Amino acid sequence: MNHLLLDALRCNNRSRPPIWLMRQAGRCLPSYRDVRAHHSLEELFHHPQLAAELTLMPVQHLGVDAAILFSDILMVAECLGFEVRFIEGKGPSIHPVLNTPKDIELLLIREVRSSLSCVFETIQRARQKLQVPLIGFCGGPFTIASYLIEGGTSPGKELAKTKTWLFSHPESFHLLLKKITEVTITYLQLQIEAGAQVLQIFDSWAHVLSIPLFINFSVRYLKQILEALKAFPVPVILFCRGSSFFVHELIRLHPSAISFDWLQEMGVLRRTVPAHIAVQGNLDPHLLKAPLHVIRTEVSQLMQSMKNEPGFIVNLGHGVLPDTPFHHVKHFVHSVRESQF
Ligand code: 1CP
Repeated sequence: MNHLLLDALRCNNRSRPPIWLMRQAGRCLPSYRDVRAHHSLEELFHHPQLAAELTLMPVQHLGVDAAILFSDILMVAECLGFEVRFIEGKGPSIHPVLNTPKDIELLLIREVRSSLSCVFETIQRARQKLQVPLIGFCGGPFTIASYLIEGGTSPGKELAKTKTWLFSHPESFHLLLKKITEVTITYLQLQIEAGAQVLQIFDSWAHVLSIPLFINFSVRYLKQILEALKAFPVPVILFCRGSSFFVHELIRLHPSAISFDWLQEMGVLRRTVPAHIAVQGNLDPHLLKAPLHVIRTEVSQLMQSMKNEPGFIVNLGHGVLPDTPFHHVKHFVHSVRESQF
């Protein structure tokens, strides 16, 4: 059993740092594209046997030190009565569309265990075959709320409808966040029960908020999730776009680890974050499209700056980009595994 990730999350790793990549289970893998040629995304997310195979693929083909559940942050919307579809070349499409505060009042919470039983079965199946830890995950409540309000990816990625709602009807926005937080807590607890050994929260759209708005509309709910999970012996990694900007707010949440974007050097971030919180990241995803020797040099600089760090996890600052050549991703993982630490 490979314990590198769990050791690093306890800030107790005496060996080389573990490596895994956000969005490793898909996109860049040729074997994933073969499966996708025969199945829609909705089909895969609801098919535990195939989803478990896709969860294992990056471990088999890339040699990463952790697996991440093959699912999507938007699956949780099904527990609030939404239908989520993934349109080829366009992204997620969520129905019904929310238009007035009344629509939020009417949202009913469904039983999570039965609504998302496919996810829990995927976790159980994947665990039976894995020799590395399995990461379960969810979206941050603010990020999920923004997808529900926008009905999918926001046009121009500005979250115009979300922000207008937040300013015009803050009470209603908080009610939506409260409902999402309630289902998310149950969802994560059931992921742990099914066998998830680590959890990561993706607050992918947090960077559009000012610090006061981030505290009020994101941190407040992340805190509730983290507190509810304290009773379980499972480490939680907090990712948000804008993490280097929000670093002090994130530290105050006391997650097991903070996943950083590429805007600040990892060494500087390590000195800012208290030693008992691990740090994850933080190379620019575009680096993986550069020539192999450039990737190797950047990896070696990062590793040098984090030498003998017991709480460090190598990752990108955000997900692998869809058109990244597979052999570059492989070279990245190889460079980390082979580097002197
Ligand atoms: O590779 C993996 O890690 C597989 C599991 C996984 C994860 C962790 C998928 C499958 N989605 C996610 C998380 C996710 N989904 C996030 C948070 C991480 C991030 O910021 O990238 C977000 C924002 C989504 C929403 C989503 N899912 C979008 C919209 C993105 C946007 O710009 O608004 C899209 C297009 C998807 C589809 C999707 N989800 C997963 C896959 C393999 C796919 C197919 C297309 C793709 O690879 O993006």
